[in-house]
Amino acid sequence: MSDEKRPSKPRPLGDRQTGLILDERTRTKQPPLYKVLLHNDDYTTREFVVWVLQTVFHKSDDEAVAIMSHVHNHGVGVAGIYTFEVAETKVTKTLHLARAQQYPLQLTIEPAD
Ligand code: TYC
Repeated sequence: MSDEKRPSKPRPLGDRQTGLILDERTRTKQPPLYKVLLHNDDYTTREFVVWVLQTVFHKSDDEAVAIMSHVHNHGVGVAGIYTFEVAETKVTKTLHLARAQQYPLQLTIEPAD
């Protein structure tokens, strides 16, 4: 094919954010992200869930109450989206805090599309 009307190759994933065209060797790869899901139960207090969202997940008071209420009303909700290692650490910390008070709170991690 002549150079004049050659169709452009689709740009790779890592360049979508800025539109910059980078060499494959210098492109920064984005790590996959994971959702930390919080699950409802009948025993963990609303206050404890709000406190965990504020202290472990660094949510504002209003965000923490909104997430807790969503989980209470719908059964499950997103506490935050992180790289796998950060997600795992937040789940471990939350479970230690919950079990120390004998709360059966459950969290799961799933790929964020
Ligand atoms: N359903 C709990 C109650 O009424 C509150 C709660 C909210 C528990 C969110 C867990 O992830 C949860 N005390």
